[in-house]
Amino acid sequence: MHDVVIRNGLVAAGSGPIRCDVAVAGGRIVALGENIPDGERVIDATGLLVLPGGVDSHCHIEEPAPDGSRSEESFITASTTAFVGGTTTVVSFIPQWKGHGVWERFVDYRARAATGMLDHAFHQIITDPTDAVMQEEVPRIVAEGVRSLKVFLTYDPLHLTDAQYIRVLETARKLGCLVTVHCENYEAIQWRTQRLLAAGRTAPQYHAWSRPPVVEREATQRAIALAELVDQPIQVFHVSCEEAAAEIAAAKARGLKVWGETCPQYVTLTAADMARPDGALFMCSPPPRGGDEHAKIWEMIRRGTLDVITSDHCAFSTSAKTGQDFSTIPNGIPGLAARLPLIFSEGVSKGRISLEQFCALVATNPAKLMGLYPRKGVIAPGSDADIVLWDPKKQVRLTNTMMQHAVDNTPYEGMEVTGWPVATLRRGEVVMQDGVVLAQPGSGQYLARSAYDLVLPRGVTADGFGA
Ligand code: DUC
Ligand code: ZN
Ligand code: ZN
Repeated sequence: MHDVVIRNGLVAAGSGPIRCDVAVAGGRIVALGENIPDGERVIDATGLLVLPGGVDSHCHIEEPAPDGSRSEESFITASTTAFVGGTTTVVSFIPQWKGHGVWERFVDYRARAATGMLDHAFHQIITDPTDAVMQEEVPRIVAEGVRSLKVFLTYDPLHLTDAQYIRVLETARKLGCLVTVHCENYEAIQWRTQRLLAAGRTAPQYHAWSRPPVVEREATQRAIALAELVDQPIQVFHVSCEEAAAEIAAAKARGLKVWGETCPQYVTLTAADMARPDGALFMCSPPPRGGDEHAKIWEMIRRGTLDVITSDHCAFSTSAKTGQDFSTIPNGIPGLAARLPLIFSEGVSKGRISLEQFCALVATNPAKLMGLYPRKGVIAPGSDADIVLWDPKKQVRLTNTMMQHAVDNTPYEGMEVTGWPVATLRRGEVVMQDGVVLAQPGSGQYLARSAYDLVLPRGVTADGFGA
């Protein structure tokens, strides 16, 4: 007897939408077909889409800082807001503090994540690639299932020099990890920021002035060039503008293993939002650009230059974002719950992308790039039964309360969307029904990742060196 049978829905299976039943047993999808016998629980999905649970491979959750503080979303509140928005799996970030190692942080962070309800994997941030870290500790955490290293080319005190970045690329190549990169030029932003502050231009809107597209384009070009030098696959995070996306397109055209990510904020928010009285609530990096950039980003999504859409969820309360000059306001916005509704509405409901493209962008491709596929990101026999029942017609006006996250603001307040998750199943368990989260804290599983082909080096460098 099956645990759950979902009937009468339009199922977004790997090969495209089909009308069929979905049978679940032991937390996995066991069959797609017609007239599957009743299970212990039968869910009627008439009028609904049956979609793979969202995989959000870029979320900042409960990241501890050296001073003992940590980002405001806990793994429990992150799980709640994720399930509300139809996301069932996240990849979040283990910090490294300069002057410290990574093993202790991995152990601590793994215990924190175990308190939540989401299935979860980790990126390891590298800010200080010393011999001990790269030769001893990173191999240890890779053996524990961490298969992606995250680096920043900007931010004090996170950014790496080119030499340090090359070292991370080289280590990742040896260990079989993906390298994910925040691409903005640190020195250029410093220069612009000092000029703006000296001129008394301190308001949130000057955040965008301090880091224009050329700053992102230059760092993206450099990140790709050095990855090509080392022959190491990379993913460029949160692409905000066509200029940076064009660098990725050129790299792909040359056959390099370079993937691009964008986020809902880059197709829904603009730099003008930061000029509002509550402008700080729209501040993230890279910043939202001019309104005409949205169509260009959609085009880069359609062409396959940008492979995944994540939230870059990084939640701060209004008080934490108020009262400072733009250079000290923490960067980041919450988006775990809003990601799928915004992309479905702006993408599928408005005819910019198909339902298959939507599922690929928010679930299948992030799962593939993170080495979680086919366990996650697809509705297919053998995969985990992470499923969202989606009402494609429901119109919703987004409010902060609806997001059910830990903070008192959402940059998407008041936006209208068409399409909304009605229920979320994680490994076959209904963890959200009509906005009510039902999962028990501590029920999320750690996803240890093993070596995966997608991030194997190509085995060629421009001149054969080291290949
Ligand atoms: N940008 C980042 O790089 N990280 C967190 C939030 C943000 O806006
Ligand atoms: Zn970033
Ligand atoms: Zn981020």
